[in-house]
Amino acid sequence: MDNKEILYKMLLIRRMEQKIESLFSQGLLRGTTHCCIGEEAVPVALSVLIDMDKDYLCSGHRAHGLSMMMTGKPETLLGEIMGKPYGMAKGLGGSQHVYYKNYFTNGITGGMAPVTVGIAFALKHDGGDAIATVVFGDGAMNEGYVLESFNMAQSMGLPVLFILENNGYAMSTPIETVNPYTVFEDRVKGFALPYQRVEASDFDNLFAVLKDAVEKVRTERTPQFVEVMTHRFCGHSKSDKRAYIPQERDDYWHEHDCVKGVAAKLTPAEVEAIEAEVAQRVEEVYQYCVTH
Ligand SMILES: Cc1ncc(C[n+]2csc(CCOP(=O)(O)OP(=O)(O)O)c2C)c(N)n1
Ligand SMILES: [Mg+2]
Repeated sequence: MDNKEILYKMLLIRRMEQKIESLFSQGLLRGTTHCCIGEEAVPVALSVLIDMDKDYLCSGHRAHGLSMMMTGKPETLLGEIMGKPYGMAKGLGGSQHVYYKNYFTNGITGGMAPVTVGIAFALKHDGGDAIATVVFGDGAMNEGYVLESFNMAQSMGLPVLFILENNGYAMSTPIETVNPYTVFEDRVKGFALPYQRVEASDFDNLFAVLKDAVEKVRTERTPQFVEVMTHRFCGHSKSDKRAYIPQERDDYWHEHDCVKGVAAKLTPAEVEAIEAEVAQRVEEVYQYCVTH
């Protein structure tokens, strides 16, 4: 991916998420939703690192970005949230419960970790070089079945990549109030899992770390763990006003926004052209979904 493609994909996620938020606030969408504004980097990186024809990818509730990147068809995500038959889960799953080829999401916090380990077990026995990847949040790190998944993956030597998106909060609970750590290195190493940590702000670095982890799982057929430090600029879900997030944390991440980082590598005219292209695409998606 060149920087233009990376920016296009990041902005497509961000502007679609903003559109979804605005449709909710206008009362035009029902149910709930969990946007990933600020957390676009991992989905964009995985859009080319995961081979949807053989690999498996699982995620939790905050998966709009991954869903759009895996399908390449934002209509099927917005359509799903609108309950349309062409939605990713035929309009029956809503924002949190979608699938496409070998990609699956579920709203149970960390619930896909054991499922992914089971998939990795099957892949190991099938032979070949396909891998299973699961993306989850810091809140999931305190779920027993997630910790059991780490233990099983390591002790059985399974081809699974664990990606922890550490945004510092589980709903409104700050990580430091429920953990002895604000990063999970010691806990992960306690399971003897190979561990790398990276900040989402520097896309090239994030991409290099994830690529390395994917390649190791693919070739060595054993697990890897990547902790991605990130931040959400939106509420936990549609009605959250984010009163618990300190201004300094937002300020830091506005400075270290992954979108800004990539945009800075392009000329203002190039960024403007990509913004216009994305705005047109978002409008097309919206018009398709309201008319079909
Ligand atoms: C087993 C379970 N417990 C509680 C919830 C309610 N819940 C939904 S999201 C969430 C917080 C998850 O936080 P984290 O894993 O850090 O992901 P983030 O929302 O930050 O992306 C909780 C507790 C749930 N969905 N499933
Ligand atoms: Mg979190």
